[in-house]
Amino acid sequence: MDKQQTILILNGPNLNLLGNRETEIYGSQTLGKIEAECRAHSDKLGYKIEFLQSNSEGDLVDWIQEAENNISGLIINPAAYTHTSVAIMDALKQLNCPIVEVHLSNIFTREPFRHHSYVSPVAKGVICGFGSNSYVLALNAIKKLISKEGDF
Ligand code: CA2
Repeated sequence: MDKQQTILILNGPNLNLLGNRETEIYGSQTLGKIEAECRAHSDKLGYKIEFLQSNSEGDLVDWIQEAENNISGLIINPAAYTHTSVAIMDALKQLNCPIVEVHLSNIFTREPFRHHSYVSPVAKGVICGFGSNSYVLALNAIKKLISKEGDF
């Protein structure tokens, strides 16, 4: 991986099911379609992406550990692990690149247990509620963070 150019996009449990169930909450795009959208947009921005999904917390922790020093930015939709995983939070703390947390749905308009995130305190920012466009917005944000454009 080329440190200057790679953005890692991680996706947590059940996001592989997108597109055929709970479309009123998560939209009708499959994860494959979201990946294609991210690839097209990152090409325009001039970055490579690595796009991964797992239902296992350990896989996500391993990928975060392996990414250290190899990526310029991380976008993560930890899915249900957002609300439970101290392990993912601890792994993310070790990264020295910008982290953006994304969610398809607006977690703050949903059940109270979704209002707390273990990931938000270690992320530069959170984008939620825009469906698959949350990922595109996150790519724009991370480009600015990597190139240190803007005031944030
Ligand atoms: O809105 C998001 O992106 C979430 O991270 C999605 C998670 C949820 O636990 C978070 O609170 C918010 C759930 C992803 C499960 O996706 C499914 C898709 C289709 C059918 C069943 C689950």
